[in-house]
Amino acid sequence: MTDIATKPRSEVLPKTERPRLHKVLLLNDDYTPREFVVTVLKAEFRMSEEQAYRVMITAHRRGLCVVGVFARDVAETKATRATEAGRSRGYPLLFTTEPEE
Ligand code: TYC
Repeated sequence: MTDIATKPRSEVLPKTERPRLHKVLLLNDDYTPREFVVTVLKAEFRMSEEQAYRVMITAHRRGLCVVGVFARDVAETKATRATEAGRSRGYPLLFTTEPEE
């Protein structure tokens, strides 16, 4: 018979926090046409016309609106692409990100 010494393993697993999700916010401005904001929301955030209109009009009335919640890199990529879409047309349209509580 072969003796196999098995060492008891006691592994300390560090508690890993779930990475925080990040919100993408749409900020109002006085210059970007409403219809263009709706177009960007549909293209970058895969929203329907109705969803996109709601988000746009909420930002227009209240100053800002949460567009969606994503993993950090996804939120940052979407916000950058959507902001760039406005910039390429000369609009000051701005999307930002912030971590969820
Ligand atoms: N306020 C803009 C206008 O009246 C429309 C607009 C809405 C712009 C929402 C940005 O995030 C925005 N043309």
